[in-house]
Amino acid sequence: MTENKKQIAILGSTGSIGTQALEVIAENDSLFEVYALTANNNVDLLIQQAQKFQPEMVAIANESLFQTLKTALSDLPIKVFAGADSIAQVAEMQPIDIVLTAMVGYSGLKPTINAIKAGKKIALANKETLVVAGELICELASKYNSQIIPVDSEHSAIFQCLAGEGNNPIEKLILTASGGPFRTKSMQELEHVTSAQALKHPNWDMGAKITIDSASLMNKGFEIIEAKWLFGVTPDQIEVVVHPQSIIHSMVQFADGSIKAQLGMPDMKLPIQYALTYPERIKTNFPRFDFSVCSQFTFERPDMERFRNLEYAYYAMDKGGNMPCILNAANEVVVAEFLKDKIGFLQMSDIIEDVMGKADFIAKPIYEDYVKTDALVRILTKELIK
Ligand code: MN3
Repeated sequence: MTENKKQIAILGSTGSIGTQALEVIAENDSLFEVYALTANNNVDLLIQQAQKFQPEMVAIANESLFQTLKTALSDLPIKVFAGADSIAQVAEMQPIDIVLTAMVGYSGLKPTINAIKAGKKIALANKETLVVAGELICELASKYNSQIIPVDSEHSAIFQCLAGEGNNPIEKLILTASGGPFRTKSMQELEHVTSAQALKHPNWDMGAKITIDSASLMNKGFEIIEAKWLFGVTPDQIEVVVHPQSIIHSMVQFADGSIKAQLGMPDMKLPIQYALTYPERIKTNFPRFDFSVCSQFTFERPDMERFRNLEYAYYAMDKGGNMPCILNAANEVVVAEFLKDKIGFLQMSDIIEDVMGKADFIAKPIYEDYVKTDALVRILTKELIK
C-alpha cells in the first residue's frame, strides 16, 4: 500500500462498471491503488484481477467458491474472504478512501450502509441502493459525514452542472434517456420482443440487468428516484426527456430559466473517473465528441403508455415509504424471468403493477422493513408469475 495514492475498494469488480473502473485505475496508477475487490460469482475474473492489481484483500459472495479463490491466490499476500457479510465488512476497512459500489441490485444496500457508517467517500454506481432506501442512505450519509458521488452518467452530468453553483435554486432536473432499443416499437411489436433483442442497446454497453431495465424504461424510473435523493428535489422537479443520440447526459434548469447541460461520448469511464478524481479533472485519451459527425440532437417525450414502468416509478417516488423497495424487488424478479424467456416484455410491467397493488405498504420503514419487504415481494412476485 502506497501512502499518497487513493485507496480504492471496488464492490462488484467483475461487472461492467467494475471492469471499466479497473481500466481507469490502470491508466492512472500514480493516483490510485486497488485496496479491495469483491465479486458475486465470477471467480475466474476476480482471480485475474487480483493477480494483476494485487489488492490487500478480495471477497467473493458465493461461499462455495472460497477454496478456488484461496488456492489460486495462495502464492500472493492477498487476504481472501467469502460470503455476503464479508463484502459488507470489506467496505468499511480503515485504509480505504473511496468505495465504488458497482454491484447489481438490492445486494448493494448492506455494503453501502457499512461504507457510509465508516465515513467513506462513496462512488455510487449501484442505483438500487438509493431506490430501495434513499431516505435512510441520505440520513446516514449526513450523520457519518460520508460524501456520495454519483457514477450513473445522468447523475454525474447533473452533479457536474451543479459544480460551482453553491445554493443557487434548482428549478428542475432534466434527465435524458436514450429510449432504448424499443423506442420506436408499437405495442403489438412489444408483445413479441425477446430478451436477445432487448440486450442490444443502441448506445451504451452495460450489464444484462441494466440493459433490460433500459429497454423497459425501468432504468430511467430508478434514475428519477435516485435523482430525488442525490439532489434533494421534489418529484415534480424531475423531468425525463428522450434524447436518442445519448450525447447530452442530463441537464439542470435553474431558477432564472438558464439550463446547463453536460455532454460527451457515451462512455461510462468518464463518469467513473470523475467520481474518483472529483473535484479535479484529469486528462484522458477517450474518443472526443465531434459535432461535424453528429450534427443533430433530437428530443421527444417518453411514452408512458408503451413504457408503463416510468409511470410506476413516478408513482412509487410520490408514494414514498417502502413503495420504491417494492418496485425494485418485483422488477429484479421479472427481469430475471424475462432473461430466461419465461415471461414476455409487456408482462413485466403487468406483474409489477399487480405486485405494487398487493404488497404491504409501510409509510415509515426502518432498515429491517426494507429487508422484509424485499424478501416478501420476491416471493409474491414469483407466485404471481406461476
Ligand atoms: Mn444511467
